[in-house]
Amino acid sequence: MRSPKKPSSNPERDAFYAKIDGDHMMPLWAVMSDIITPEPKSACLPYLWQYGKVRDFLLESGGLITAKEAERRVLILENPGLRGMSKITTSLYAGLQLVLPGEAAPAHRHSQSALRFVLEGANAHTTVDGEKTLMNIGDFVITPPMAWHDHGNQSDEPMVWLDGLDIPMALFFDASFAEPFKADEQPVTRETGDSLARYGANMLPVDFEMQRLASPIFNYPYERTRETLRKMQAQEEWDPCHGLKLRYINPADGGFAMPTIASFMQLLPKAFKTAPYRSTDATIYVVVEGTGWSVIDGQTFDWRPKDIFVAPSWKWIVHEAMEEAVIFSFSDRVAQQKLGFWREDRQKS
Ligand code: GTQ
Repeated sequence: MRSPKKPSSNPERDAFYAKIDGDHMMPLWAVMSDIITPEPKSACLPYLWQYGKVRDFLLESGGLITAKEAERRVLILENPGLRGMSKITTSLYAGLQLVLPGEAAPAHRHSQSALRFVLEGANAHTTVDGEKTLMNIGDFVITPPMAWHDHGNQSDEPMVWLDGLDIPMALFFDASFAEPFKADEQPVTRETGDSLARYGANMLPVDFEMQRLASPIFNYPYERTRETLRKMQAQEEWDPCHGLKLRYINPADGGFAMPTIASFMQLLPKAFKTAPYRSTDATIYVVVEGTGWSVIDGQTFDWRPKDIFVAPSWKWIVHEAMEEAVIFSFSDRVAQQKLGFWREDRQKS
């Protein structure tokens, strides 16, 4: 591809630039090749957080501050190329949240969408819009925009999950709103499991109308996802780039579960090596089962269960599973698709 060249400067041009500068104007030709690039150019870097290491820090933070005082006791995973910005990719935020036995993270709501992917613990809960759901390892739980939510842990083990939010997108659009609920916990008005029963059985209430952009299901239990992968695995329809890859959907319209964040679960059989793949949606991966490695932009990252790694936009990625592996991932793909930006590329073999 032709690489556009910047017109050179000369004293006459520089004097002109200085003259218009005072009126807050800039010549496009001096910056055009930086802002309209032939391919994505990102400060985001590939990186992997070993769960065994970050878990120690997270538990240590449990002795420093309560969930109530912190509002959310979370250690943000900051992309090494984007430090100080609370970003794991250019458009997404991720953090590890700890809720200790007996604790509650007070109810609030905000315009940002959130997903939780459970890494450790059993039967802690989150309440979303009046329904309490119990969270277990591998469950994918969502909080739609402006839905009241509070978290609690009435089990006797610490609960840890990965939070994924579209915080950088809300900031980009200057569209952030947030408010606390009047009490620490919101009232529970529906039975646990109500939304999964209503919307997760390939049926919809007869006069169902979409009331919001997110899925009406807010906990996608791992048990069900895993069983689906197990059944499909028998057919051995491996995609060269993805193994067997599913996306989490809104059952009411077949779209992604959340308006801004796309989420996926994939299975790689033992010894499977994927063909090189790249796409414009920088992606956060969470290993659920198995061990292996991924090569991202030429760098190798060994992974094991609960490790979290990130692949930037448009960098080649290859996964290789040493043992059968199950990997959760999320990205801004749904937002990019709606806006007409999304692209993917498979290396021809
Ligand atoms: O659990 O509501 O990691 O509001 C960041 C902001 C979690 C939450 C985060 C939040 C939450």
